[in-house]
Amino acid sequence: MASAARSATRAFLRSTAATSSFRPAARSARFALPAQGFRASGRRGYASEAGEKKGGSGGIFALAIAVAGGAGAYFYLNGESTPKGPFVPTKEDYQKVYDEIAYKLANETDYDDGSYGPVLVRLAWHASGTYDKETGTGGSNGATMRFAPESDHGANAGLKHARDFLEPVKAKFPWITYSDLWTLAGSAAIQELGGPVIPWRPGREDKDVAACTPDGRLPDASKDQRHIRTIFYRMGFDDREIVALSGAHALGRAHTDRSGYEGPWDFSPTVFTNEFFKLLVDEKWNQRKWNGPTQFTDKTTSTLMMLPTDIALIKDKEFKKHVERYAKDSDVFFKEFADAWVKLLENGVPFKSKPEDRFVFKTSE
Ligand code: HIF
Repeated sequence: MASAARSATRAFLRSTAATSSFRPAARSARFALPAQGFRASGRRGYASEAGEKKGGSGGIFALAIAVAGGAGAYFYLNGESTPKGPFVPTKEDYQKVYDEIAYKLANETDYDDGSYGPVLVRLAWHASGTYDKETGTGGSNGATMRFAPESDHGANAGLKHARDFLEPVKAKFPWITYSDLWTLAGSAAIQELGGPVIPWRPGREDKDVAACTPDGRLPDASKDQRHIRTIFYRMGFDDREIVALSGAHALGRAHTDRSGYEGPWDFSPTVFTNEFFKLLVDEKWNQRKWNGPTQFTDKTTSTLMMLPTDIALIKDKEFKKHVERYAKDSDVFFKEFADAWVKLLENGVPFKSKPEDRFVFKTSE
């Protein structure tokens, strides 16, 4: 079976190719889908495994759960209902969670451009991007976006789709914390959409509503490079890491009913590539004339978009040199993105494990 990403991308190309403004671009080599995306998506195919996976996972153990004071202490019961001690999940248990997310991504394609992957990436980033290194507050440890007011912060509009998508996974693997689940899901989505391997480790604990972060910690897309630096320096990132992370806007799209902006950044919004950087460098970006917030559109097709904060990456000399590096070399981008993404998701988490204990999950075939 063709992968979700590939078929979705084709559907996207088919539908956009039907518009007259798209035609010349769709034929030009520069706008062709990157080989990397196809290679990556070609690795996948689920049909034959589906039944097995669905039937098997989670069934090995009988009922699990006696909760001993607070989150995360689960006990397995054996057939005779004798407690066997605390359940300590292994890498294999987390791989099962990964596989379940990958399975759902491949099968639930009736959403946006055919994949929930991009919105899962955004969920993991918004759960993590509240981190403040001075106070040690915020970050992925806590999953406080489950609660209002954080769920209602303007920046988080639309992320309910991602949280709801993951609820059945949480129900199937109740021992995993939301904070681990959301970060694992964002990382799984990057791998499943053809991106780099993302080493990941568990250890986050869910917190209650009192730990919600104040509004305003996530970036405002209408602002310039000074704002980007203020937000990301607060989390402990440097200029190179900021640009590396920004490449994730190769995925997904903006929605008028969420942020007010509209459109995808590139022609393959369900495949992780360095297209975001290539388009920033190669295309001419004009301010879109429309009855909406200031955003930019490509001169060639007028079907793509960039946010003011995206354009700031080529207006600023320090940022631009990294944009050019990543546009030229996808491997360098993948490597530096993966490092920055791991840092984003681990900021502020009091791990007991060491960095070398991170898991590398097997991408689905
Ligand atoms: Fe985004 N981002 N982001 N972002 N973002 C949007 C969508 C996605 C910013 C603004 C927006 C990062 C940084 C910044 C993703 C991933 C990442 C949208 C559109 C806006 C406005 C939301 C909507 O309407 O649905 C700003 C100002 C950022 C700082 C410069 C990260 C680096 C690029 C950290 C990152 O990983 C993803 C994926 C999406 C697409 C979501 C979707 O639903 O398709």
